[in-house]
Amino acid sequence: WLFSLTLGHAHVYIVDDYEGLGRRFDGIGGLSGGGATSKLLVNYAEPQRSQILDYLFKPQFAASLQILKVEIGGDSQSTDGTESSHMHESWDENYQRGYEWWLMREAKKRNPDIKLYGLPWTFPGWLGGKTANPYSNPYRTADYIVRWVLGARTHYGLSIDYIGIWNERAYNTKYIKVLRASLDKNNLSNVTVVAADGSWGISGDILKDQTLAQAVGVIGVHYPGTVTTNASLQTNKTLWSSEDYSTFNDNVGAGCWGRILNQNYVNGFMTSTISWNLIASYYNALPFGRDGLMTAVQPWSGHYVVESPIWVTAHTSQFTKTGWHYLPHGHGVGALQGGGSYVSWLCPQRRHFTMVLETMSHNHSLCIRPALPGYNVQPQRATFSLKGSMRNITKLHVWYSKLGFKDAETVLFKELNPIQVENGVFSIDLAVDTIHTLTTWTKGQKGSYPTPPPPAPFTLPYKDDFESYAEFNEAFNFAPQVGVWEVRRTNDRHHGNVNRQVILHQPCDWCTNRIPINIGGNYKWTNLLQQIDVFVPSVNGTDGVFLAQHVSRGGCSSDKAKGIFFFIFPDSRAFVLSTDPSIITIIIIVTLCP
Ligand code: 147
Repeated sequence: WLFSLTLGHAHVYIVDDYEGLGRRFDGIGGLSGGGATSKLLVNYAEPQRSQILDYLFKPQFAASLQILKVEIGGDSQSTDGTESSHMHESWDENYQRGYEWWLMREAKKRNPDIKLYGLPWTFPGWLGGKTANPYSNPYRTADYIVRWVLGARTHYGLSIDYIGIWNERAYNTKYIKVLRASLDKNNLSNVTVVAADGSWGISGDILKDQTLAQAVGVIGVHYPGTVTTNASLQTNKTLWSSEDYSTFNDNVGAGCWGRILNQNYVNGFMTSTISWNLIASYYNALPFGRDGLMTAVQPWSGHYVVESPIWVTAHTSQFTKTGWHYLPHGHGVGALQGGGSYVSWLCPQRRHFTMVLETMSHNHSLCIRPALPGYNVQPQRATFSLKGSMRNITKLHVWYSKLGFKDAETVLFKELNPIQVENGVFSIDLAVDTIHTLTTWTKGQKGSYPTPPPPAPFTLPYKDDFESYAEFNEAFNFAPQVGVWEVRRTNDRHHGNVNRQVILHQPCDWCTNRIPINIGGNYKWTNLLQQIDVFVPSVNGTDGVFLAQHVSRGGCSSDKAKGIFFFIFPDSRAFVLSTDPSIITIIIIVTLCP
């Protein structure tokens, strides 16, 4: 009564399907890659590894993700590391590399309905021919992508649902059409092309070009700030926020995620939102530390954290399925009068109904980008009138979260008493920074496992002889930043398996770095003794090798890293160089015995 007083006469929101339905819901997704964001996840020991995967993918348990998007490795740096290509060279094809195959399988094992989406950030150098342009021969590049899709099926029984173009880099309309045709020619008409994982700009091209319009199934944009463009709506295409979030995963990050999950549809008609990233499983010191739905950066201790964005995801994903439909704007979807938004869905038979309401305040829902214009949210009472297929609902189950600045004020995904609906009408009081799910679906669950082990520093001494890996795997705890390292078998009786840098040519980069470097451990270690056996081949373009400590940077600015570098060259010269001003600079040049 108090709230309706402050708001003047209480507004009644009509929820109805008599005019039909809104768009098809395509699911909430997480993105592994772009790049190497799941690097430290693979070598978690059981049971923690399976627990983490359950929190992400197991239906009706926690995040219950509906789409898994992965990087199609391209041998070059793509944010937090490099991911390996299935074809380093035209004559090389291999499906035993990296961890995305493994991750897709684990996701599918838990949820056979999860959709899979592949997107390249970078391409191996041979796809550019003599250029750095992956479209220089569109047929060759389309063939490379089709092989990845076919490889997924042949080697892992995985059926890929969506394929993208080139992450946040130029698209090429000829290439998009050639890719569509190549997929069709290989009986892959069920694979939808998403274009172009960048801005809305491609909509103009789609409106002008009928063949392009037929080739593109989904317009996918990044960080749209919940809005779209008129041209994009005119295309009549499915619209997605195919990469979003990228915000530190505290309660403000969770607020960002809650707001955009609803408002990307309310304001922008986008029917899927995909989080960069799925799980922050890369060393915290690398760029965008903890910008994932949860955190798992300590395979050596088993410690991981189920962060609040996981529970924000659950508010929608546990009570919807891909293929459900949104209700139309104004009839179950819209802005709340006191600030915030509401979104509703119906299942195909129209027997199940879900509504998510969010009241995220400005300062509690800032995302990394774009800038968020100011607005106000106040506590409010909302009254809904259910009509049409919803008219006979008598009871709605309620799941509730309150995102506080402090943990003590925070509630995450808690089931409250159901709401009784009388003659199709109910009211609900909404405090600021809350999320409510109201649903006829009874199967929600706040899944949990025993508390994981406490955090612990990377354990020293650390040793790896690479004998325990299958050939072509990546060594645990090493995070390649430039170049790709694979465990390879040798005939050397002292060494057996070795960890080998295998990229011979500069890739078609996403961000250019030229000196192969593979990092691990902690760059703050001091008084560290490192010992390594290296082979310095004099063929295949290797200029030399180095061993380094205190390496200050990774990611797209790996080339600017400072540290202490011990170089060894094929002609038996070696020297130590320190570029870290906090360390006494020593330059030693020695000649080794050949
Ligand atoms: C995105 C990339 O696609 C991801 O791989 C990851 O690097 C992510 C980190 O936030 O960022 O790239 C963007 C980089 C810059 C902008 C948008 C996306 N930007 O400035 O608008």
